[in-house]
Amino acid sequence: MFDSIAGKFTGIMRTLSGKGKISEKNVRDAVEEIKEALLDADVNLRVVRRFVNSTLDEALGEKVLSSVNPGQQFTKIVYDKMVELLGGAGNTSLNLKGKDTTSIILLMGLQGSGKTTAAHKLAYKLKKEGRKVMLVAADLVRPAAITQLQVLGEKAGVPVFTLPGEKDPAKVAEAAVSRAKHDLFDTVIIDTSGRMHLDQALMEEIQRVAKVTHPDETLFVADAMTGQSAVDIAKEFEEKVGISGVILTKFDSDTRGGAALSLRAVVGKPIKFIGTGEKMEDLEVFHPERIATRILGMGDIVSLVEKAQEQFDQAEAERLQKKMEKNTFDLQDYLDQLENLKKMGSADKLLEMIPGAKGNISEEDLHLEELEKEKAIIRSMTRFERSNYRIIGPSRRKRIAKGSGTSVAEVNRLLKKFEKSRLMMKKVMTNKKLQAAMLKQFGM
Ligand SMILES: Nc1nc2c(ncn2[C@@H]2O[C@H](COP(=O)(O)OP(=O)(O)O)[C@@H](O)[C@H]2O)c(=O)[nH]1
Ligand SMILES: [Mg+2]
Repeated sequence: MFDSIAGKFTGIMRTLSGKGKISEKNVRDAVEEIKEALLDADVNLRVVRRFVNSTLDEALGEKVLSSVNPGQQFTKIVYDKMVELLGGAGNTSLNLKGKDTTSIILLMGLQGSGKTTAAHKLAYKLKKEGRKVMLVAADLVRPAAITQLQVLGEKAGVPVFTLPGEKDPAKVAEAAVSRAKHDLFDTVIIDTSGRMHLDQALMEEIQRVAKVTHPDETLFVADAMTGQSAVDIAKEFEEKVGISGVILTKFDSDTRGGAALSLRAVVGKPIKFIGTGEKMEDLEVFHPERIATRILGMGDIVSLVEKAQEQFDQAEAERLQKKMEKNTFDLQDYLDQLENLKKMGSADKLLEMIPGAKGNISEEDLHLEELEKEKAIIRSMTRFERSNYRIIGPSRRKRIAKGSGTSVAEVNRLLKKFEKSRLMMKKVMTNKKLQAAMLKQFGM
């Protein structure tokens, strides 16, 4: 999703960010291009207008045109607007009660939107977070719906409540909730039936289920592939039943992104999760900032950082943390870090995630070769040298250069860089952008 719009935005942003000075006309042209890109992505017309007007207002303010770096200022404005459009920074988590009582989550949406799939993904996720979850099969319309949920529930290791023979979904839901309370389940996820199209019977059915279960979360499941119509349907559900949030499924599909970009603004309810595939694990918390970054071609630095974090095993991370705190981070640790970088995947993938890198930086620019050299240099050091870099004087440097097939100048450069890294680590130890900054320091 978003490939096409991201391509366009990246182009627009790049044109402006290179300029030392920008004129009012430059801003107007850029905003016009943004408008076209949004419309092409099937974003709701009113949403586009609002976005464009407020961007223009702010960008034409004196602040931008006369600022030191107008291109960057402009990018920042567009970024902020985009984050706002997608739901704003901050909390998109579920409003569930504590584990000493039972919280109810009701899923609803049209047929095929991904409710049943989302139900078991959510069950799996909440179970992993330590909740005791029960799934409820309240889709009694489609013949195979109950078995489908049972199969998925088993995969997720979550029990599925059914009431064989019962034809009324509200009765099933009601019975499920009292069973859940009795058996001390803290979370109940109710999967309901959909219809091919919006219809009155469906709305009434959902209303009745909601009435007897008092859900803490009423999540509307929207199929991203249906674009604008997902927005209209969400609106209808909001009016008739009331929704607390949206799960946007099939985010992995090749759609233009109009639904994602319009839902929040039109319906006024946050997108809480996105479905990114058919598997149980393919449910992610929706982060407006990250999506905005991706669309604007700023690269998803947060994802990069998280990916880096995943690659460390926890123990290793803690060990390094301690070392940095005590400032005993040594060349051996640096070498370990360099090796870790490799585990993070292909350079190509990394480039995609570094702000502005795509198209601007080649793999060569990543200094992969240099990193290889650095590894060779450290490997030519003795253990003692690796943990006591200060003792590496001229003759040791000569030996190390020879041993690693590099030059003394290159050894010098590495040591200098390492010393700088240590200094910086000390400074950023308390900063949460630590990982990102470190990566940068390490030649990324
Ligand atoms: N690629 C992809 N497919 C999905 C996603 N969510 C659901 N699906 C597929 O969409 C189809 C309909 O899903 P289902 O949960 O049965 O929809 P329901 O009728 O609303 O319960 C199934 O084939 C799912 O595998 C998603 O996030 N990504
Ligand atoms: Mg279903």
